[in-house]
Amino acid sequence: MKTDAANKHIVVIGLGMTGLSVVNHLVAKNDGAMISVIDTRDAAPGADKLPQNVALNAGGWNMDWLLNADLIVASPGIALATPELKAAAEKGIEIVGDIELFARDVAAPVIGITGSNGKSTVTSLLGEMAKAAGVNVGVGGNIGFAALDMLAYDHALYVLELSSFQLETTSSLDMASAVFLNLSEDHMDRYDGMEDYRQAKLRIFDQTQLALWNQDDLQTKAPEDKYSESFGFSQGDYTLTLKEGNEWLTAKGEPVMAVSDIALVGRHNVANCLAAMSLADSVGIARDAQCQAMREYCGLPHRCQQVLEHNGIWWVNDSKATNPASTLAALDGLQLPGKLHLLVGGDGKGAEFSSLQPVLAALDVTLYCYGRDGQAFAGLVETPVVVDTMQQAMDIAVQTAKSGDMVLLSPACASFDQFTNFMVRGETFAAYAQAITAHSALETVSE
Ligand code: UMA
Ligand code: ADP
Repeated sequence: MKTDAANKHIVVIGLGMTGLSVVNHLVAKNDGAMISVIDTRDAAPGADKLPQNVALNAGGWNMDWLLNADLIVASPGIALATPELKAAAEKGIEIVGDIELFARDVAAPVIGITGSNGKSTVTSLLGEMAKAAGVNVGVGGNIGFAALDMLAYDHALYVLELSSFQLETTSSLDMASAVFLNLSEDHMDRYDGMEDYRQAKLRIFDQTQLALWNQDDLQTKAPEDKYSESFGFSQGDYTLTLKEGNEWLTAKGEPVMAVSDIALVGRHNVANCLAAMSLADSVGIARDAQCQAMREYCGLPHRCQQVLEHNGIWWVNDSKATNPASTLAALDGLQLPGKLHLLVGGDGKGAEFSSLQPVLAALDVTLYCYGRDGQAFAGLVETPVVVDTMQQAMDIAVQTAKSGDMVLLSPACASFDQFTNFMVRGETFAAYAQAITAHSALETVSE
């Protein structure tokens, strides 16, 4: 289906990365549509890049524009339950998101990836597999490169990371394959409970030729009427087996590669590899290209990334751990010669953190709680260190940590209370770790 926009009034909500990509896409179509943008923020981020003939209403809503629109394109950061959007929906105005516009214009196979955790890792790993096979692949979506911005490059394959917010406003995305990786508590400030959140994610299976789900998380199971495959540590089409005493990734019974050869670190990344293999098979990416990518790809920054080793102390940036399950994944199987200094807190998005308690109880850990929801972690251990900021926590950690210890930022929260985004939080952690360790080294010399 093509977007029939001629002589229509299209209102774009939000002028962040998504809103700007939508405006550019609609302007490039040049089909006579009148485009206006509403952003409720006083300083709409993309305002300086907006084409001159596109009107902007910043700092609040413009109900006249909204209720007289022929089509509304809403950014993922704006909930459909917002009263203004509800009023437009009740008036019968169609509301879609950027992925729906992408779906209407894309002309090459698409693979979709959703889940509470691991989306970006699987998306980028699959992109590396496709590149190793010589495929002209576009990698984007929620991963931080707007889907519509990719269309200009005429890729032969699109790998799309899809958030539940994006799936809510998408209804006609035909995909070669799609995966629902896992489900754990997140975005409870946007959903009416876990089932509501799960249903938004399950929308990824609506129109896919292959629905891939996780045997180790039955909440991801594809509907019975879909052609599906599964992955899991002990069962599924893509699973693990023992070969000559070593653990191997297997695809439909065929041993593919030893787990020890995977460059990514951590048990959760073995599951991510199994999922990526199935998705790669769905579009015929050769096995040797898949293996090459799994042997070489070391992962994205801000995911369990060691940023410094100083005096035998490891400083590890896992800023992308924005919910409790991702922090649990970082702690899973962690064995240290010394103590763990764990930094948690930020914007908790309405989550509950008690799942961390038994894991923390089994570790030699000092828990530093900071940020707006830091107090919500304080009850998880007997003697928490409660401070206002991440940097204050690091100031204390650098004084107390000894050789063999690890200082781990894996906050289980979003960053928005004190940082622009998780990347800025991770970069601040890395830079501040460098600065304070250099300072403490100077103090040691001058003593
Ligand atoms: N906002 C307003 N008023 C507006 C519009 C937005 O206050 O009128 C606020 C939102 O509430 C939100 C922030 O601005 O807090 C950003 O929202 P946005 O929709 O403008 O975001 P974009 O810059 O377009 O970025 C979005 C995704 N962000 C969200 O879904 C919140 C990015 O994912 C994604 O990379 C980008 O589109 C390109 O597709 C980020 C994210 O945090 C990484 N995603 C969530 C997650 O992964 O958990 C879903
Ligand atoms: P997403 O894009 O879904 O946020 P990322 O790949 O960016 O996922 O990883 C986010 C966080 O989740 C990181 O802290 C990472 O270590 C952790 N993680 C990655 N894959 C998984 C998984 N399969 N299960 C649980 N946690 C994971």
